[in-house]
Amino acid sequence: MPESSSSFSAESYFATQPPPPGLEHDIEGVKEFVRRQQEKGRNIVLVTSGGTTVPLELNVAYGQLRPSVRFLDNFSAGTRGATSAEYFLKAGYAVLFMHRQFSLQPFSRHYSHSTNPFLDFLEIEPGVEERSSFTASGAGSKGSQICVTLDKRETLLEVLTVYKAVHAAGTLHTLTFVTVNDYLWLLRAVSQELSVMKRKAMYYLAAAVSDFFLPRQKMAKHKIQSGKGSLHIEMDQVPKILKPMVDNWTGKDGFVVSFKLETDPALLIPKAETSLQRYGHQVVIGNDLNRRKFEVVFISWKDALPSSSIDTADSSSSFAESWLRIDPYDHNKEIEEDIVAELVKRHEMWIAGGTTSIKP
Ligand code: 9Z3
Repeated sequence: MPESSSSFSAESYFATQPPPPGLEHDIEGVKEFVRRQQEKGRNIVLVTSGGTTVPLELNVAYGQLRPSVRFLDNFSAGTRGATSAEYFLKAGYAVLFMHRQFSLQPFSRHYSHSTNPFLDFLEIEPGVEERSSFTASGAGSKGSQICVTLDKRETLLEVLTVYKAVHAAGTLHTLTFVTVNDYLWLLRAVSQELSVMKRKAMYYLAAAVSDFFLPRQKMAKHKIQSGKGSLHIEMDQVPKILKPMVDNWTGKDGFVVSFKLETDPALLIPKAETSLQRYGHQVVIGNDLNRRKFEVVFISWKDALPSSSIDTADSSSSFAESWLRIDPYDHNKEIEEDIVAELVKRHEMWIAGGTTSIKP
């Protein structure tokens, strides 16, 4: 049972909130993926990506829970997660990509409908027999060919080549969630499966997870009706799942990287340090909403790193602070490339027996 009306422990959360319908099936797929990667001796990274929704009302129809009419959402498009997943694959990792349905995915992200509408990259070449009588309305009917615009060909070929190679190697496995409830259940179950990898597993928690939710027991059974003036909803706090994740689900061996997002720059470092202190994992990556594409800060345990890679001068602190910055105007560079390179280095130290996380 909930400890109070607005606070759930992880345990009470899972005891009172129902699992998503496809969970068992999803986990069968994960089991099989982990087994195959273990055979090949690969490291595995779980990448979470995109935002979580919080439904405000239930919609049970034909015995099934269907999307509700209203929900809270957040801004995340899943750029960080999808981009990082590509760099992890490039670094030889197998990737479990757990993302919000319809958010960006590795490879296809380059051709998202809003930034790079893929139809604009294609041209129609009329078939031989119709070349003389080609019209826009008749195109595509007889023997027409589709080709890629000349100036986009090289980039597309590069993306497509890696995409096909990843598929052939079977190193990418995708899972989807929509609500914060789906996310929590899936995260717990996937982490438990991945724990068999011991230190060879990394957990890269880039999804933007809601801090508040509406327990099933408090949700309106149908669409909330208007007509009674303003709407008042009291939400409960989402349980802090990093603690059980680090201590129990991952078997204490995984290399866990969480993200801390703030809009007030003064809070970024203290909040990231508090998170590391509280949950005892390996790295918190702090990012300011408005600077996240070109600047992040790594907060970790000082005793886990060579002093050359630490930016902080405060010798009394047990935290190490190191900043990663790229040129904000260089559109050919993605900060995730450097984030992943740094994490791969640290994960190697961890696998080799590093002491990254001995805390209170
Ligand atoms: C992040 O901070 C991610 O880097 C972003 C990526 C969500 C900012 P985009 O999808 O954005 O590339 O546009 N993710 C974690 C945010 C979060 O929910 N963290 C929790 C917190 O801050 C803790 S795990 O309390």
